[in-house]
This record gives sequence, structure tokens and C-alpha cells, in this order.
Amino acid sequence: TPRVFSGIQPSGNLHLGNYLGALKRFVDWQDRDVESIYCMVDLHAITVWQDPSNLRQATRELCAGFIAAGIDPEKSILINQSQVPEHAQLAWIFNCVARMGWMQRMTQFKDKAGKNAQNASLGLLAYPSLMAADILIYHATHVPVGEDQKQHLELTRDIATKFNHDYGVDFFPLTEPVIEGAATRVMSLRDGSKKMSKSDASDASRINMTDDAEAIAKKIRKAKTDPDALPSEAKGLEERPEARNLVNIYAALNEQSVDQVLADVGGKQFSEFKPMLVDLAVAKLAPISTEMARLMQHPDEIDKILTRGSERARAITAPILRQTYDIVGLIPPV
Ligand code: AQP
Repeated sequence: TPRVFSGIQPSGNLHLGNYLGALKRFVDWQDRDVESIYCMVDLHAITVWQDPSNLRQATRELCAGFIAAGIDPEKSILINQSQVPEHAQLAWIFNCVARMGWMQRMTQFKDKAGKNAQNASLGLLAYPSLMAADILIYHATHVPVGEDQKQHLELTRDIATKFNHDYGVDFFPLTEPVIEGAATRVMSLRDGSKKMSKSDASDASRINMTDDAEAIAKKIRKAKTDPDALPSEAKGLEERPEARNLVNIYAALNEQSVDQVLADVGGKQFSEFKPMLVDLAVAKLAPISTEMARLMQHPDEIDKILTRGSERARAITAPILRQTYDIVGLIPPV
């Protein structure tokens, strides 16, 4: 059976891009005949500064988000990265396999490190090596992600290939990125050229998964658009990033293709389309934020779910780490 792995950083402000590009896809995969592991990647989050008490809160909130969105902790293995130590242990071995130049070429590193890359944490540079370990410590075959993670997944394949080659084994699989659906790259509501992001200073740029119906409606009403009516086919959106973004969001939320949506709304003005989008978004998202808030009343339950998840995960990761030690020539722990 295919084994699916993916993760999200508990860095606060879980948003509609994370939902449509990642979380909602995870729920689709869970319903197929696969084994799935979903992860809060707290060790990735600390590659940039995180206030300790916010981090703990954000990790629990993200776990609530997974469950509220439809991840069933019985069907899927739901874990927090730092609680399954084999991720970090394999990452160290991968740090010794991967080359510095590979890491320095990553666009996410360049974006996040900014002009003064010498001042970025070493962890931010090594981020893709830990991500490769997250995936390969399960021998995962499929990784559903948004488009921004494509380059990191190619690097994961490079690391697996080099490890297998250097040690003369056929041990780590070449993982398939799964980037599908109408919303693999949700853009900011204020600027159609920037991706919707947790760290955007403008709260109006994103719909947070914790936003209530009123906040969702207000942000969509204020979203940037152009003055033209909607086209009747996808080609007509090519030079209209804001319009395309709203149509993509509608299509993904309503589980339709962009062409199906445009067949219904082509010719309408935004004054008519936006209220339709508000109704749809509120219907799909408000119940998730309500459920997240309810789950957050019971942090002990969340911690129990994560403890149980890590026990199940370690039944997979401990033997794979042991075999890796064996291949590399390390003496396995007792
Ligand atoms: N805008 C997006 N559209 C579609 N998918 C997205 N993802 C993130 N943003 C979008 C997908 O969500 C998953 C988890 O992402 P992450 O936790 O690695 O967060 P990120 O990419 O760092 O998120 P942000 O919001 O962009 O944070 P900052 O502001 O720190 O850069 C991944 O599958 C990702 O593709």
C-alpha cells in the first residue's frame, strides 16, 4: 500500500492556503486505501525564532486544526515532529549526505534568509535535509503539498538517490510529490503576485482557519479584484491574478474544476460573485474554526492524541533508523 506523509509548521496563523494546498488534500488521501502520517513540524518552525509559549500553543492549535478539518487520529497517524526523535536522528545522517550547494540554491532559503544570509540559522539552511528525513524515515511514497514545496521534494529525491548510491543499497524510495487541485498556490487577498502566507504582516491578506464567519466575509468583500466581469473559460483569467485567485479558491472549496465554476459564473461581476464566495467559504470554513475552538478547550486531550500518535509512529521509524545505522556503520542503540 502507498504510504503518505506530509507536515505543516506550527508557526501560527494557519490559513486558507494551508487548508486548500495541504490539509484538505490530506483528508482526501485519508479516505483512500493508504497508510497516512501527518505531522506538526515544530523542529522546522524553530528554524526562525519562535516564542516558546506561543510555539506550544500553536502546536496544539495546529493539531486541533488537523482534526477539525477531518483528519481522524485513528485512521491516520497524527504526530508532532520533536516527539518522534528518529526524524532528527536521520536528518543528521542526511546532513552528511547532502551538499551545502544544494541547500544554498533553495528558493525558500533565499526568500527567508533575505539579504543577510550569514545571519540565518544553520537550521534554516538545513531545513530540506530534515524534511527529507521526515518523509524517508517512513519510506513514504507520496507527499501531498502546495506548489511552494516542489523544490524541496526534488531535493528529497536527490538525497535518497545519493544515499543509496554512496552506500550501494536500494534502501530509500524515490518519493512522489503530489501537487494537485485548483488551489496549489493560494495568493494573498491583497496582492495577487504574493502567496498567502502565515508571516504576511497584513491580516487582511489571508483567511485564517480561526477566523469566524464575520471575519471571513469581511476579508472576501475587501479582497482586491479588477473591474471586469468574470470570463467564461480559464484562459480569460491568465492576466488577472486576483480574479484567478478568487475563482481558484471557489473551485477548490466547492470541489469543482475552474472551468466548471466559470461555466456557472462567467459574465458575472465581482459584486455578484463575491457574495457567492462568502457564502461558500463561510459554509465550509466556519464549522472548522468552531470545532478548533472547541478542541482547544481540552489541551490534555490533544496531548494524549499526540502521545499515542508518536507511539504508533515509532513502531515504523525505530526499525528504519536501526537499518540505516546498520548501512552507515553506526552501532545501533540498545
Ligand atoms: N499559499 C499557499 N497555497 C497553497 N498551499 C500552501 N502551503 C503554504 N502556503 C500555501 C502549503 O501548506 C503546507 C504547509 O506549509 P508550511 O507549514 O511549510 O508553511 P509555509 O509554506 O511556510 O507557510 P507560509 O504560510 O508561507 O509561512 P511563511 O509565511 O513562514 O512562509 C505545505 O504543503 C505548503 O505547500
